[in-house]
Amino acid sequence: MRIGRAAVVTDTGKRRLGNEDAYVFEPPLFAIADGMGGARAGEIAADLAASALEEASAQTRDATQLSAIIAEANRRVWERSRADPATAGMGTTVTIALVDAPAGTISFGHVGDSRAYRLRDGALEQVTTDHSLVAELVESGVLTPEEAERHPQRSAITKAVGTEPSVDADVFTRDTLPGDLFLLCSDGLSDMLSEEEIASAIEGADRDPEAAGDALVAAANARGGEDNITVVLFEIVDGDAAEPHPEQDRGIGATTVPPATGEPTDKDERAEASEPAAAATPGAAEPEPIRHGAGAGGRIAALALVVSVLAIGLLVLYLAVR
Ligand SMILES: [Mn+2]
Repeated sequence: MRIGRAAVVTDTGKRRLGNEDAYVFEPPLFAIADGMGGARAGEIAADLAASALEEASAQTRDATQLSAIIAEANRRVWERSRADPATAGMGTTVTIALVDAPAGTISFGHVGDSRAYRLRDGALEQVTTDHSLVAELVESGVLTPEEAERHPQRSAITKAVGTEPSVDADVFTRDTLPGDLFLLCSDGLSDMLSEEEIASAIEGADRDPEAAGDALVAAANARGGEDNITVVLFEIVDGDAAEPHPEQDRGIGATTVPPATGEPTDKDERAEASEPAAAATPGAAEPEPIRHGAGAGGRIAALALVVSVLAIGLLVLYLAVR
C-alpha cells in the first residue's frame, strides 16, 4: 500500500479579502490550519502552526508524535500572541493526517472544526469530530444536525491551537484500504457543501485529486464562497510502500477577490514570522468559543449563546424539581 496521487488547492473565496488558511503538503504528512483573529492575526496563527508542523514533518512517523508537534505549534502561536498585542487572542485549527503505508493506517491529530473525510466505495465519512459549539449542541440534543448546518454560530469553535498555554488535541489512528481517498478541508468547504455534494464532486472528477480539488473549490464558490476554502486530497493505492510519489503539489491562488494588502500566500514567507522569546504567562481562562476570521463580536455572540443555553438548562432543571 502506498500514497497515490495527491493535491492541495487553497482559495480566498468570494467574500474574504485575505486567505487565513494554511496547509502542509509533506507526504506522508498532510495538514491544514484555518486561522482566526482580527486584522492579519488569523493568517499569522495559521502560518506559524503550519510552519511548525512542516519543520517537524521529516521526523514525524507515528501517531505518538502528533500530540507533541501540535503542542509545539500551540506554543509558537501562544507565545507570539503574548508578545504582540496586535495578535492577542489569535488561534488556528489544525487537522493533520499522517499516513503509515506499510502498516495500512492513517493517524490524525485534530483541534477545531477543520475536517478529515474518508471516501470509500462512494460513501463519505467524516473522520474527525468538530470542536465547535454547534457540534456540542447536537451531541447534547439541543440542535438537530440540520439546524446546526444553518446555525448562525456554526463557525464558533470551542478549542483552538494557540489561544491557551496548552491544547488537548484529538489523536487517533484508523485503518485504510487501497482505493480510499482522504480529504482534509477547512470550513469554507464544509459550510458551503453537504457531504453528498462533496462526495459527488469527487466522484464527478473520477476521484482524481487535482480535478476533484478544483471541482470542490468551484462548487463552494458557486454556493457563495463565504470563507477561505482549502482542500487536501490524497488516495491510498495498492503497490510498493517504498515508493510513495504524490504527483501533484501545488497551491492555487485563484482568488476572485484579490488580497487588498498583498498578504503573503507563499509558504516560504512563513519564515518571516519571528519567534518571540517572551515567557508565556499561563492564563487560566475558561475555553470560550471563537469565531473564525471575526473579532470580538463573534466571540461575544457565541458566549451569549452558551449563556442562554445554560439558562434554558437551569430553567428546565428548576421546572423538573418543582
Ligand atoms: Mn474558515
